[in-house]
Amino acid sequence: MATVKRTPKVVIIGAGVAGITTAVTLQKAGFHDFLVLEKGGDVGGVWYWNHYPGLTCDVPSSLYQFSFAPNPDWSHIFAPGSEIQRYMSDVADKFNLRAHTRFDAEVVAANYTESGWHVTTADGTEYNADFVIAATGVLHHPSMPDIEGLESFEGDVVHTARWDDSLNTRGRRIAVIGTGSTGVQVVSALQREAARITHFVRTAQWVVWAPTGMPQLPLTGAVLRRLPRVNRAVYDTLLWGSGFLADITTKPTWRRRAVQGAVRASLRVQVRDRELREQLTPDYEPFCKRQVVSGSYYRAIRASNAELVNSKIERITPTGIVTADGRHHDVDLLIFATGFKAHNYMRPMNLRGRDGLSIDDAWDKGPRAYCMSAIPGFPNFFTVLGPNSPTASISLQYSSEVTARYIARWLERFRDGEISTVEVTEEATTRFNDGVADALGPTVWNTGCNSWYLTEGGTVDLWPYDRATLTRMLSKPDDRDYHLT
Ligand code: NA7
Repeated sequence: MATVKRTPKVVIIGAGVAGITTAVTLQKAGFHDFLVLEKGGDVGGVWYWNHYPGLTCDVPSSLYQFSFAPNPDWSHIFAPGSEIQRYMSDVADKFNLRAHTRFDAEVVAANYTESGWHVTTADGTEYNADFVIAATGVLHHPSMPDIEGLESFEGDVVHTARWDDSLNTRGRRIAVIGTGSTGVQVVSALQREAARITHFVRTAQWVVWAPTGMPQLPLTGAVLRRLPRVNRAVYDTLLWGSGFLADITTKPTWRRRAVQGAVRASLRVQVRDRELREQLTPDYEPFCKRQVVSGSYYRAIRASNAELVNSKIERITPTGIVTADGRHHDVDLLIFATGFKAHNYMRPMNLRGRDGLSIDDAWDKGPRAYCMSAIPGFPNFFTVLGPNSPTASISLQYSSEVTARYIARWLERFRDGEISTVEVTEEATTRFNDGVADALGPTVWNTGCNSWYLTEGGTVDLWPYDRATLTRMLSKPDDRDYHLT
């Protein structure tokens, strides 16, 4: 019998790390009829939206890159955000992704019908597709707390994820609210030039020392450019070495305790002032929250123009912030480093699968997917870096690539006429999620802290296994876990 060959039409939502990886992986697998719909004005995702002072990646750049686009020329061991954004843009050019991308195209709806997917962007344009792949990211929707009196504030107000480059920061009295990676980076970057900087810390964070300001060693770029195999070996070694992070975070071993001991000791060594050290000491285990990495924060917060305030914020006045201890802190510039709504994924998009099932109904008890990528009730729809992705332990580029290759296996079968629709079963999804819930038990993320890893229901939205398990689980789809037509 002759096989029917057809070209799957694919819409990828988002042109950040996951979207770029997916697009390049599909190209490499021979699929070229894809369109990337991107809400922003350029590729990059978080690296497009974020450009606050001090922005750096908390993963070494030689690891935070695509395996298919190794870059030997990082300026720093931890490259600044603008450089990562440039790299993402260069990758988009190199793989001709711009021709496949619509920018300023926010997807507001995606509906599945008998005739496939119908995707609508904010300007009303409709696109049809056989498959939709949501690469919509985790740190995408800024979280802005509703603090009494905020609207009355007469100075400047900004959220770090929507930084206004025209803001003057020099010589001003600055308040930074939030002490995740972002708050720590902003305080470190602005302290020297500020008249005064006050860091409002609701929950202290462990800060792992790392050479975050250190340039890449001289000649490294030149040597690695000439020796691509060595460059590749460096990447592979770093990827392998990063397994240590998955090990200490997922298993309660002596190795975890040893690293946690080193983090505690690092605080004692760097901050000699007892009162400040007490303020900086969390009451939960290192690595429970997303670990903050900085080589400059403790120096900055010890400076004479800096102050750490951990008294609760009561309200905002036209000229500053009142804390629970009754103090009024005078402020000209109010910076919210208060993070993201990390579990929104595709929402608030109006996403509807089979029989009109909405994603809000499907996820009324919280986001869930099979192997991070397939959702019951949503045929021919996949997520890359979806629920339970390893955002705390394994390279995101690597995870995206493995997931995109997994999806490409379904596209191949569609192309070859073997299937028309693929939809994960409820049973497989439940089995997968039950396994994840069990495996999350002994992880460090489950040792009693509040973090953006937790969903509203209190479950940890992370990957509890190692990289080998991730690779194995996504190496080949198992037909028994899917409804196929
Ligand atoms: P995070 O890590 O979610 O940090 C947000 C911070 O903002 C955290 O310290 C929160 O305190 C604080 N926060 C949030 N709401 C409030 C209110 N209402 N009052 C006071 N403080 C508040 O976001 P980041 O942007 O720093 O980092 C996100 C990721 O980007 C990071 O993990 C890296 O992967 C890169 P809390 O701890 O909840 O008490």
